Amino acid sequence: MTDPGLVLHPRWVAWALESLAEGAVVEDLVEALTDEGLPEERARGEVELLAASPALTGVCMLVRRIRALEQALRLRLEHRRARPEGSTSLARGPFPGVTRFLAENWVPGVPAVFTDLVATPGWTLESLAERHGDALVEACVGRGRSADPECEWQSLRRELPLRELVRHCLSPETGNDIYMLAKNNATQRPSLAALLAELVLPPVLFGQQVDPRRTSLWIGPAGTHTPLHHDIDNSLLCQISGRKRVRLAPPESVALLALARGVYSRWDPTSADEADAPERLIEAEVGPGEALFIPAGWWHQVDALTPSITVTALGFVFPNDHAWYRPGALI
Ligand SMILES: O=C(O)CCC(=O)C(=O)O
Repeated sequence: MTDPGLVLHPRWVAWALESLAEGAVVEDLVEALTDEGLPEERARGEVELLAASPALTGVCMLVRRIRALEQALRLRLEHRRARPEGSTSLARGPFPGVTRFLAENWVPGVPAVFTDLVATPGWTLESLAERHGDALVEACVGRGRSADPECEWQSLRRELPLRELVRHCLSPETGNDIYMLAKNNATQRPSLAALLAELVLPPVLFGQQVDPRRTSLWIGPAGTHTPLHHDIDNSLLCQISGRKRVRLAPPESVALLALARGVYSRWDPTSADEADAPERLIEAEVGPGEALFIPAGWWHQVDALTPSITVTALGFVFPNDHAWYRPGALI
């Protein structure tokens, strides 16, 4: 780009077209290009050429369409924030029955904590070790040393007896190093079939039979961390033992969509300065016997405050398949 004898690099052309379409003025771009080492006269010539080009007309049309869609999302966000719970907390209380759940949560996509929905099958980490300690399970190990444990989960898979996993979970050392995740497919292991047979999910939501392919078991120590991401199905996060903190933001958060990387977010709310936060997050804590309904598309980050057993369930009796929903794959 700095060699005055060559045409502008395509990356700078794309940057200039996008900036112009988003409202930057020629002078700003000329200044930026001269700062990069392009002689001013040359920079002005290039920018004026682009400002008059039909390519810019096309880019402007797309930017206007994106802005129109963003306005629709912002309107939805404003309506959401006007709800009685406001924008910083979730409704929490007894399950209101299926009809109200459908009207107030499922259809409008509104998360809530239900305090009486899950019958914990009496599982504690100690009782799991005592009764099923020999069962071979899989967990991701060495997450703390990985730069991106969610992406690298395949290479972190280890088989170990459940007793050993529980020992790690109950040791005084906390952290994100070892975690049995949904991806470890514990519910489909013959070694845990007897344990899973004890699990009862609310039949009004999941029918009489728990579907192991749509149900996941998460077991880890205090300090496990699942980074900000969204699911493509509605989910019920059932806390069986221990406590977790969940931080959430709605799917129509335009600022978060811009930071999407697949189903994950490039924004890490834990390390970021609050003043620079692109979005306010709603915070909820779940304890034993409580269940958090997380509608598809809602961004959520999950941190274990204590050693924890969680079951997540997607196999609702209502249609629940939004596999097409992957906005982060489009960016
Ligand atoms: O409990 C966790 O660590 C993560 C659960 C979760 O994010 C999910 O099921 O989508």
